[in-house]
Amino acid sequence: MEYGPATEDPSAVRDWLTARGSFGHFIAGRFTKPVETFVTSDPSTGQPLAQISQGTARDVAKAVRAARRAARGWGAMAGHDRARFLYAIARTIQKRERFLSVLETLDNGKPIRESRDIDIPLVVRHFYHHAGWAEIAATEFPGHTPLGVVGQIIPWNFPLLMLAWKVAPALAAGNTVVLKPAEYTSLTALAFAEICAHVGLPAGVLNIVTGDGATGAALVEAPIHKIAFTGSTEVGREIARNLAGSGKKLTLELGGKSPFVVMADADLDAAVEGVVDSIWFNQGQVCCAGSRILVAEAISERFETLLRRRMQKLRLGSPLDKSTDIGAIVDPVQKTRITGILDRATAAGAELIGGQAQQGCFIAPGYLRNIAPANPAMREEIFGPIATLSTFRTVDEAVDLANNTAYGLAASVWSESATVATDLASRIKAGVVWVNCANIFDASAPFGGVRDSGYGREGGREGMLDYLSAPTLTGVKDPQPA
Ligand code: TXE
Repeated sequence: MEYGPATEDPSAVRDWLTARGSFGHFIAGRFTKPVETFVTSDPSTGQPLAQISQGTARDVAKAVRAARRAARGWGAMAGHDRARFLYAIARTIQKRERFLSVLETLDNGKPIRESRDIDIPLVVRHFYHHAGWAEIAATEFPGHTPLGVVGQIIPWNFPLLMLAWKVAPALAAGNTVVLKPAEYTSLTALAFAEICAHVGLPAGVLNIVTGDGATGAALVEAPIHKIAFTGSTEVGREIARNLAGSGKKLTLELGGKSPFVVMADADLDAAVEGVVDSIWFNQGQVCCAGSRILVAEAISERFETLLRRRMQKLRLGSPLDKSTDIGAIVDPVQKTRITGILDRATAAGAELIGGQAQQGCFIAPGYLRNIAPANPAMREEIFGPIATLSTFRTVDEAVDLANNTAYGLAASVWSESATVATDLASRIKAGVVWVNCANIFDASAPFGGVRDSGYGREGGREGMLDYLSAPTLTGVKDPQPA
């Protein structure tokens, strides 16, 4: 099958989309004929990009049947043969890095610098890394077996990267997949399907059914062996309730309200740059964004001056412009959600610095100061480019504030003392704590949360184990003497 053009010219990418017009689902190695469709648009301009199919329960059932048919052959294949497909996928994505970056930016609104330099290279790395796991899985996990058919539901903030985090380990472990991308951002998943067909991945090993929450709910109900979900805490809870007693395995990566703790001895310039990488990355639409900045009172004034100065230098604009730092929010619905939380936060007494809503899907970077612990913006995930800024006096107070959340996905601590930083890190309840850095990911490092941020890990050894069944023990009685 043909796959995307070798270009980073946005008009060529738009031509490619126009030529496709509307996309069906990818089931059993081919695209279905679109029946009921909805429009996906470029959030930075509001311009329609393509028609996407709205998946029904029947489409999901068809995809699950294809995945079940393919499961035996794929699961029984030697690990090094599965690895060859994963290497080929990685190489082909690499060949189309520029095209996929533009496509991601058009569909999602994220700055091209981020999709080109962060998202897509991490996608490639994820497939290479898991090709390695496919090669050694049989010796590393003796007696383990694939789960069978895995349903995967992903969000829109890192569309192709979230696909890679889920698809690569699932395939490496010998499972087959039915994946549902988020309704705002299905395009790179569909381009990925073309890549899988191009490299000759056996039909039914990867199936993609597009659509909204109802399509996701149908996948949860389908006869599959595991659901891997990344998205909102509310939907994650609903899925967990629906699966209770079903025997299906479930991993959840939900939201966060991650603390970003700046101690009095921190390198303040570096910490300010850390904030840029943390809450002003991807318009703040990041599950592990350092959305609660906690600063030692002794240095808080200096820190805030530096922070404000840096914030004013951030360039908001067209996501396709290579100098843009802040692109578009993914969809008007999300923008309204963000401004709604900001309105409630300021009504409750917080002061908003920057953070103004602009025309279209844009919101300027900002932060909330003078904010009480009970303010809704201290507890709810804003999922936009707005942090909260508060101060602490002692280490114990910093720890209490950091842990004063129902979530536990990530944290970032800043100090020039290794003792202070590691002591603080060990007392914060989170799946990952970064020291003097933020938002660092690697395919070999397991990522996931505790408490309301979910359970299960993605990446590395732990991530592989979440896609395998543990060996069943066969008890053999001592032979009795005759
Ligand atoms: O999430 P949803 P939304 C948080 C963030 C954001 C908020 C709402 O705070 O502002 O959630 O975003 C599918 N059964 N995160 O409404 O609805 C849906 O189609 C099965 C944090 O977009 O959870 C999409 O594919 N699936 C998060 C996916 O779930 C269902 C990233 C996520 O959408 C479903 C995204 C259902 N009943 C949002 N309903 C993170 N952890 O990074 C929806 N879906």
